[in-house]
Amino acid sequence: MASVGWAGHDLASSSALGRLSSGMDICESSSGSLERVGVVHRVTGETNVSVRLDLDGTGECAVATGVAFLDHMLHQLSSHGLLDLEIKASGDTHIDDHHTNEDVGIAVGQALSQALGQRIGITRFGHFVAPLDEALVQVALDCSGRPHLSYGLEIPSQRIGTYDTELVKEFFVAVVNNSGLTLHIRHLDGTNSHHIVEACFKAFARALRMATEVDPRRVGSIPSSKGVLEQAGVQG
Ligand SMILES: [Mn+2]
Repeated sequence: MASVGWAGHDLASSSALGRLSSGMDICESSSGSLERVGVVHRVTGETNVSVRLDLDGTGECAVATGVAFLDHMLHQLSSHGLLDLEIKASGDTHIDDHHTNEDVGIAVGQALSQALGQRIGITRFGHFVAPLDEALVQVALDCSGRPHLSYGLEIPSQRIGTYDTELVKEFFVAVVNNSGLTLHIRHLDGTNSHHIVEACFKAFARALRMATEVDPRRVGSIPSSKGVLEQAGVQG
C-alpha cells in the first residue's frame, strides 16, 4: 500500500494547513505499520476547521476551537477514547457558537470516517455507561455506515459557562451524519448539567474506543454479513 504523507505533519504550520484538504483512511507509515488516521480541513464562509484524528493514539490532545466548553469535551473524547486529536478552529463566534460547534462536529465525523476506512477488522459495536458523581449516561454505538442519532439527554440548564446546551445535540448530529455512526445516548441519572454532558462525552469516548478496536479474530475482514460498510463523509 502506498504511503500517504499526512501522518506526523504539523497542524500548527500554516503551510501544512494549506495542504490538509485531502484525507486518508489506512496508510502505511515509514515503520511499515498500518495507521488509522483521518485529516480534514474544512473552510466555509462561517468557519475554518482543521482536524487530525488518530484512532490508535495515546490520548494526546491539542484542541483550540474558540469554544471553551467544547474544548473541554473534546479533551474527554481524546483522553478516554485514546485518540490523538489535533483541532484548530476559528469561526463566527461573535454571532454565537452554533456554526463553530457544528462544523467541528462535521470535521470530526469526516476524520473519523476516513480513519476507519473500510472498517476492516474492527469490533464495530461499542457501549459504555459512564458515571460522573450523580450523573450516569449510557452510550451504545455501531460503526454501521448508517447515520442515526437517538439523543436522550435532558440537560436542566440552558448554558454551561457560555456554552448553549442545545449545542450538545447539534454536535452529535454533525458527528453522526458525517461518520455514518449509529449512536444511542441515554440519560440514566443526574441533575448537574456539566456532569451530564461530560459523562456523555466520556461514555461516547469509551464506546468509540471499544467499537474501533481491531478484533484479532476478524483478521482483516469487514465486520458485516453483507461484506461491506458504507464510508460516510469521505470525499473523493
Ligand atoms: Mn468538567
